[in-house]
Amino acid sequence: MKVLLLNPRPPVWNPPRVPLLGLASLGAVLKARGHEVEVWDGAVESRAPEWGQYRMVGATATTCQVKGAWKMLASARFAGAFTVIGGPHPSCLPGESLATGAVDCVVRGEGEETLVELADRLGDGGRAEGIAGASWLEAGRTVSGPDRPPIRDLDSLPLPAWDIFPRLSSYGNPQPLLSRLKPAFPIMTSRGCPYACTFCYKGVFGREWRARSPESVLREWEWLAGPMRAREIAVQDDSFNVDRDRALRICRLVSAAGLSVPWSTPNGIRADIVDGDLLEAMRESGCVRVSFGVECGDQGILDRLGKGESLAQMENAFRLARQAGLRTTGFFMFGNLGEDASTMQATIRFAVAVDPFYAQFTMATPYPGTALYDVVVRDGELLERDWDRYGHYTARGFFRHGEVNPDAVGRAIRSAYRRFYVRPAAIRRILGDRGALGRLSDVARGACHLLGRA
Ligand code: B12
Repeated sequence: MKVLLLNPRPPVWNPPRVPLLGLASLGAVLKARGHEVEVWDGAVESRAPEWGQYRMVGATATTCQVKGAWKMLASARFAGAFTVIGGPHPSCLPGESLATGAVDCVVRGEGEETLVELADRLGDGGRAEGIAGASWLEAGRTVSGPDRPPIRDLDSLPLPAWDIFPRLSSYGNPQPLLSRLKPAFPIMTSRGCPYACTFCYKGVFGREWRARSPESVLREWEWLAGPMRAREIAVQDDSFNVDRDRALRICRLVSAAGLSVPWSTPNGIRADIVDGDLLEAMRESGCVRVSFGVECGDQGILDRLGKGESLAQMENAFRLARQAGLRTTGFFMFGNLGEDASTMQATIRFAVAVDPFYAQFTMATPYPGTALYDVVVRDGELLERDWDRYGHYTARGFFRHGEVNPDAVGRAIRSAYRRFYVRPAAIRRILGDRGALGRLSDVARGACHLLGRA
């Protein structure tokens, strides 16, 4: 069967242009079953697909992409394709997508096994009804098959099908402000995360942490570094170093194999599990940049977020990473439950004190399916209901709850950027970083584009 996988263009703002591992993984399992698969990626394509040639069209969707996905799937369905949607947002709210009339089937959570079963059934003239992990409409009502158990043996998954992306050379680095190295391929060495951060959506991979063997990770790494000619590898696990010894073994295997491709952890690793030996081993195996999700500079709020980390552990992690020669990124968030002006000031002070090479300040966004969303809807006031706007870059907070004031949240972010970057140390760092000005001008262009559309 001929299948098209879609990454709808995100509205309003411009995230880094990266090839999606989710689509590459789905494409790989479909191809392994003999299906023909193509990708259309709104991040790099300008012309709409020719729907007529595909029997099945599947779109991925985060919250800010879901309306775009419905629009595209409506066209595909009109042209006769069977339409499917998956990814974080529809996994949480399958009925919402089905109610649009654009979607024949929602695949909830981890998609490889469900999509293959669906494609095989459709190929045999069957239907989606009854498939575990799927939801569909019956007489106008959403009906869901049972949840599909997580894939335990991740080593059994085929290598991502990067060959189905027609414009691989059009993608950039996942951290465009920090590196222009490309092609930069994402890799996931584990799925799931055992922690319970209130702002994080866990409905795709769940809280059970499942790891690939270091040997399987090495095989993919060698393939990326070799035939795929990766100039950077981005490890984007939710919790790369939950098992510290496994992470160390991956680094040692990569080093021993002599693979000198720079790599990074743009999604962040646990600050409470790092130590000098692990960070040194990361550096030796080619790691150049490491990120930590600090979120907040107030320990009370941090505890409420459920991260299970202390400010002292964060400070220590930044210090050790710097000592190991790694460039650090800190992610900071404003406007979580319980926050007021003083906790947001504490976050700005903490960011300046730990002084990562790069700091990103964003606002707490209540994505459906998170504990944050549930509390806001139950006890507060959700101010923004247009999913198109659920990227982080808006001028004003998304909700009112307790002391959280949406205007103060927006002001705190702007003030954080000023106070962090308009400092002699930060300016010296940017000026001393070869290529930074060029990358900054790219970003300034992006920001103008964004402000023009916001
Ligand atoms: C890398 C990453 C990015 C990259 C690439 C985006 C991407 N979609 O891959 C970039 C930097 C662009 C990015 C940006 C953003 N991200 Co981000 N990102 C991630 C991260 C860390 C890994 C994504 C990944 O590769 N996963 C591995 C693949 C294998 O999983 P997957 O994509 O989910 O696909 C599986 C299933 O969802 C399903 N599936 C997915 N699509 C489809 C389609 C079909 C047809 C089917 C059948 C199944 C299916 O099957 C796949 C295989 O099992 C995830 C966290 C996570 N654990 O996934 C957050 C995550 C996706 N990001 C998130 C958010 C909030 C954002 C941003 C809004 C802001 C931000 N924080 O930066 C933007 C939105 C950008 C956009 N275009 O929508 C949230 C999404 C929550 C939500 N409800 O929207 C997540 C889940 C983090 C979290 N836990 O809260 N992100």
